[in-house]
Amino acid sequence: ANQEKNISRNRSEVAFLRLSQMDQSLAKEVELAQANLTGQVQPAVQNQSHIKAHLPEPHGMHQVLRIDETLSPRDPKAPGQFGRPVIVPRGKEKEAERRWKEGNFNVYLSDLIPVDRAIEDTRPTGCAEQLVHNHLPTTSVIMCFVDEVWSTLLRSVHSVLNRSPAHLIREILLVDDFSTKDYLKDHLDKYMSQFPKVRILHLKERHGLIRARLAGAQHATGDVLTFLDSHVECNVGWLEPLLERVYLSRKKVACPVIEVINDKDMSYMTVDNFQRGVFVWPMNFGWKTIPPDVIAKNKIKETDVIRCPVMAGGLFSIDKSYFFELGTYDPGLDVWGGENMELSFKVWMCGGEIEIVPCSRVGHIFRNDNPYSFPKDRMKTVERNLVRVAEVWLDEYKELFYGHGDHLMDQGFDAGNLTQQRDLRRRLKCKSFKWYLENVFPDLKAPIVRANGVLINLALGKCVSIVNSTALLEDCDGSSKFQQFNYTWLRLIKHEESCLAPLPDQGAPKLHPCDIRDKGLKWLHKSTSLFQPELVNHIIFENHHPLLCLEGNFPQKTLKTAPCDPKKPSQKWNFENYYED
Ligand code: UD2
Ligand code: MN
Repeated sequence: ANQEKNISRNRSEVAFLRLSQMDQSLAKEVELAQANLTGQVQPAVQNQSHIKAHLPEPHGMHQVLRIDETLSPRDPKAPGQFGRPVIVPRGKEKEAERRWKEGNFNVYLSDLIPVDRAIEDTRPTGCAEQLVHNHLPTTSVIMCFVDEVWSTLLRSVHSVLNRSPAHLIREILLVDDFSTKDYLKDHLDKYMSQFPKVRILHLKERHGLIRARLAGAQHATGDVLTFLDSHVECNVGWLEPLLERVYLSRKKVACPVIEVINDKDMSYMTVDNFQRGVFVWPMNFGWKTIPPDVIAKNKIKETDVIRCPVMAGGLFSIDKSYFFELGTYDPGLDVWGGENMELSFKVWMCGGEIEIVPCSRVGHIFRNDNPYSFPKDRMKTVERNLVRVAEVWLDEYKELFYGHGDHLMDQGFDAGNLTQQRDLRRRLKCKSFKWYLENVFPDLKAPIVRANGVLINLALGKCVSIVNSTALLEDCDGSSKFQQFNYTWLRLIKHEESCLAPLPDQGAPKLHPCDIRDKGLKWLHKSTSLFQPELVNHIIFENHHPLLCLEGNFPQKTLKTAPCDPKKPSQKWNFENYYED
């Protein structure tokens, strides 16, 4: 295991090297652009004319504008001002507790805090002085919501209006995903009518987050789509660095650093730098810090853009035409979850990049539970979405996905029709998942099998060998191809292209054609789905009552399946190598 760690560490360094090289070439690009400057640093605000976004002509550069009320908020004494924590007033605890479930955060406090409160400028030093091009593309900010808390939704919108250069905001599209709350149905349009840039789209039925975003995208008129959740606070200078990346290359998908609006006291909290968006099996999103030695070795600065294997999902800018070129999200994804994986794989494998831009920072209320209901079971919805993603994008590695959630494999999901998604992948000539692993996410542990090599009986010291398609016991010989097996994530014991199956009469197991759906071919071994530690080294045929186990006999040199017995050493086995953690 140690050795494996070293290998993956070395590999990840290679990846980061590539990353910093990439950014050096971009730095060159910026330098060149600066050299082309003829002294006229125009404030971009004056530039309202239509913008030819992607022409490589010399452009003026200007500093990120400081559009913010942070320095002089209207009421500096108001609760939560400057992002400070708020305490529920004495006597109001019960009310605060009662209102928690309206949004699964401290709704009572949210209502106390000004909708345009100031927050601290948490950007790393250097961000405020950074230059961006004059001719940045315009963006449509798309915020989908279902029954969002009023004050929180308003604060999200105000933070966009107050902290974005007006000329870059084509519109703010609020997509109401069939909310039931009266204030959203009746008052929102009236309130927002004071802001000409805000448009509201009331969906006529519940679309779910994913299809609601697509509805927003259909109506958007800006060059770039910027998606936000409906409980965020954009920090000063958040927008320009995102649009700058998209402007430099239309295939860059730019994400802000997502900071934390505390769900209990509503304080705005910054997060550690140098975080990449990653996932662990079975496709759970998370953040992972770049190791300090990698940062030091590559001289990565706090302001440097970080390339990420996957995005968190909620907040990002993407060129609109590129989003449609990629076929948007898979519209077969339901309600919530997995769409961030889908888009991330699609972007990387089909020629784009995903980046976190440290100079762009947006706060988000992280909640322990979704405050809205799912039309169907929540778990099943998310899992079905992930199955769609796995079936379209993971190639042979989808076995790792299924193997890490034991129940996923047995459920026999109806993931719906996938033809269109697979056709799309072919049409776009996207690369393989293997390419993605090697080039984008080399530090992901993705062994294609669970165990392999010889299969040795612990009591007898003899190995399974295939003779005329039948399994026998022989002296171990690691170089014999007749003794090589793969134990797969789908629980098959594979010998070359065939699979080991028990015989119903409990005689010697024989080779059969493999079929991942055939329960008659599946063996449990060292699996967490079997909660019997005393059977840990057994090789169990589960599809039988009572459970059957592989058993060796010596000196007869034969194998059979017999009722499992934790006390029988002749039923204990090890493969030569294991790859599970
Ligand atoms: C994260 C993402 C979220 C989304 C999700 C996975 C961040 C900060 N958030 O979960 O954007 O990618 O992972 O799918 O990265 N909504 C609807 N209709 C629905 C359900 C939700 O409009 O049926 C809205 C909801 O009001 C919210 C947004 O979609 O504004 C995201 O939902 P969430 O905040 O519950 O998701 P979150 O932050 O837990
Ligand atoms: Mn959210």
